[in-house]
Amino acid sequence: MSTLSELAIAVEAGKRNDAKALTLGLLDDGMQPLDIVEQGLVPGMSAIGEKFKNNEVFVPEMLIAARAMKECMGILEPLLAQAGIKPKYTAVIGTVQGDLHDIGKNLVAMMLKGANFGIVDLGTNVPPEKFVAAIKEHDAHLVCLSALLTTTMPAMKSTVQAVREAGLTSVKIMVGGAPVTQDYSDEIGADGYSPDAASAVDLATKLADSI
Ligand code: B1M
Repeated sequence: MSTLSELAIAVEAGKRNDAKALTLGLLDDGMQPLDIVEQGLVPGMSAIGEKFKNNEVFVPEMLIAARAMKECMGILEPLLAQAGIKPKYTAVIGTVQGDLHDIGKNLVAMMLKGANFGIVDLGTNVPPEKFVAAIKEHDAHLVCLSALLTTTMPAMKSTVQAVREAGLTSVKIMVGGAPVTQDYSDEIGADGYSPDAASAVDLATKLADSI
């Protein structure tokens, strides 16, 4: 019989075939898909996220764990959709205009997905108006802006301004990326900054819960 803790361990270790077999086993045992996500997959991703935050593992281990989670979600998502179950919160994410770096942004997106956020990933080099349009279209709770260049940090500021000017008062804006700091986040009027992908999940949850 498969167990949720075995599944969490398989995801954390990035053992995708084991994770998929355990997911199927749990479904066969009659477990609800949402319980498998919340009590098996999410704890596995949280565990690897904590280790990443503490520099105990690095980007490749995170990517391998995220791939295992993604493949399990491929099995579960159709069942969740059939049952009408949607993620509680939706986040729009992208790298700001002029910036093509996406490795960190993708990690943040994967971790948020792992925490059961609905993710609308706009990719890189995203102009402010595209963020605004996506927030409106998806009725997003959060918008997540990433920048890796000092020269694209002003685009982060323009995006915050565009979101505020569009009157999207209930959406929370979080920022991150290597050159970004808490001081910069405060200066441009974002709602929060986080230094890495694991803390981004904590911040996103806190911000979304505060809406
Ligand atoms: Co570029 N690059 N790059 N680069 N690149 C840097 C960032 C740089 C520091 C290298 C250097 O000079 N030492 C430098 C920036 C200097 C500066 O502005 N201070 C630089 C430069 C100058 C450039 C070009 C201008 C080079 C050139 O063409 N002359 C050019 C710019 C292109 C453009 O964007 N318009 C360029 C291009 C590229 C590549 C395309 C070759 C490639 C990007 C590939 C890709 O992303 N698909 C690339 C890479 C790989 C890097 C380095 C080597 C690695 C960046 C990375 O992925 N880190 C980088 C030097 C370095 O860091 N050693 C460098 C790993 C990633 C996991 O970390 O993105 O910081 P990071 O994400 C972290 C956190 O920051 C945080 O969580 C992540 C996980 O913990 N985080 C968030 C990120 N976003 C977040 C959002 C959040 C919260 C947390 O909330 C919303």
